Amino acid sequence: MLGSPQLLFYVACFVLAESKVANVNRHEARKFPDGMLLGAATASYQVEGAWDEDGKSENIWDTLTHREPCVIAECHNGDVADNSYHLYKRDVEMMRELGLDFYRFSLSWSRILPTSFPDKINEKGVEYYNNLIDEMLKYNIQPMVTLYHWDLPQKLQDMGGWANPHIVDWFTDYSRVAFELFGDRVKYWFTINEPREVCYQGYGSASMAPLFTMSGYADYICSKNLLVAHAKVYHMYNNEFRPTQGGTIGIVVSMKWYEPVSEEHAEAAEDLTQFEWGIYANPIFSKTGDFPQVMKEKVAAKSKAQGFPRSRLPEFTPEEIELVKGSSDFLAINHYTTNMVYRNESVFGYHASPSYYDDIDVILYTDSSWEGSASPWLKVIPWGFYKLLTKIREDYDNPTIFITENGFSTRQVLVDDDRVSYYRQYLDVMLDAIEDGSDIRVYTAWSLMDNFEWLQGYTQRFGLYEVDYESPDRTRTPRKAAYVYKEIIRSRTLDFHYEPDMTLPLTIDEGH
Ligand code: GBH
Repeated sequence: MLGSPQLLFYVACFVLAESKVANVNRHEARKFPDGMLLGAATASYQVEGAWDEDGKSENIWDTLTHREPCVIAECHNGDVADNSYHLYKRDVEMMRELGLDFYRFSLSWSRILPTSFPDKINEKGVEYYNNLIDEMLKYNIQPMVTLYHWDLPQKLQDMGGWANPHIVDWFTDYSRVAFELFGDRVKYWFTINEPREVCYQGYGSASMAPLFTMSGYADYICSKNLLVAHAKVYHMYNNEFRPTQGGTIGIVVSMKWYEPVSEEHAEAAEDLTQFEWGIYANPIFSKTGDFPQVMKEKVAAKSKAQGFPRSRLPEFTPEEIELVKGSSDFLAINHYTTNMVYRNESVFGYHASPSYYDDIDVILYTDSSWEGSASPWLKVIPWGFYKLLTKIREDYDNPTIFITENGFSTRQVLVDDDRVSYYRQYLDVMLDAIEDGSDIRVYTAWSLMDNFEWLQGYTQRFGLYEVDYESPDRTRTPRKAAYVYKEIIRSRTLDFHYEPDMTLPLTIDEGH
């Protein structure tokens, strides 16, 4: 049977056809759509340093890293970090070397408003951001600005932070100052970076400042307050600033792909998806608004069984549902990786109760066969990115998408072939999704350079440029991925075969 020449012929045809499909993507250079913007990102606490200079007050990362230095890998902190507060000209030079269309960075609230409130504006802090923005614009690099990337003023944390509903006013007041100061030149705004990491990791799982462990309560309260705060700022921009400044504004949501181990676990994967990022996407991007139905039902049922008088998931008022619905010009996504999901009897009693994961009743893991990075959580699964983009197109009526972060970690190394391979594979499937009809306008590499990787300190490196933390001037050196990304931007083409000559310096091209 196996020897049958006819069968062999069919097998051969099949193999040829399959390899042709794969080859189209792997071996032919692919063009990016016209108008697509390509850039790179960082965040204030991760790069600025100058933690107590020129009138800046303390934020929750200053407090955490000083009070409990060794909860951070190798007891690192962001006191100096990449020293970008003093080295912003070199940062812009790197953007020019790469030929970036834009640079996404965040503002330090406590640097601009040392009291946390707009009663006193710190001119020196404002001057730093003015210098950075003006230097970028001189070379036609668009600033994309995140208002909040995790460095809450400590005083606001002492008053409860995102668990205090007054955060809505505090965040709105701060954001108004930022629009007034920088909105004449900044046309792309992001309100909050990764609500899940702020709320679940900060208030639930003790993996981000302020390291709280009130999962199933404080994380949910934070989510509600954060969504209302975001929406208030969106409408304020819309009403008070957009008419004269003409920019665009939205929220940044971290989204993993959750793959069921088999078809019978599809519901578990969908439930998890709704808890993990539907909690932020559904209120803003769905037609109905509000928290996802499945989440409301599950938390209410668990709460009741546990003896609570009401659901641990707070409710939105009808007015709040309307306020939040549609409050983003685009969906900005940070995507890195994929998890496997299942639900069977072993889940019961698996998670502490009450808690966020106990409410979901699923178990997740990464497959041991998956290619890894320097971060245990980050596995290379480009097909997950493709499935995620497809789901978003289908579930939310093809929203405009900005990819605001995507990237890979290594240790200290200049020839970072793993990173190059990661970027190529993820860009490749992003182009597939665009061909399928996804409206993706922006792609952002995380990160421009190595930086303070939160609890991992400087042990996990995400930079296109390597930073030497031993040198007083924090010398930045382009990695192979920087050469490759530069060529992608220059040619507006993804070419798996391009090999840079790393003996040549990465220099600024004419017109940059
Ligand atoms: C982004 O978050 C952040 O916006 C950025 O500041 C950061 O530098 C970048 O990622 C790289 O990490 O260790 O198993 O508890 C991405 C989403 C979610 C990724 C939490 C790391 C930790 C998982 N992050 N995750 S674990």
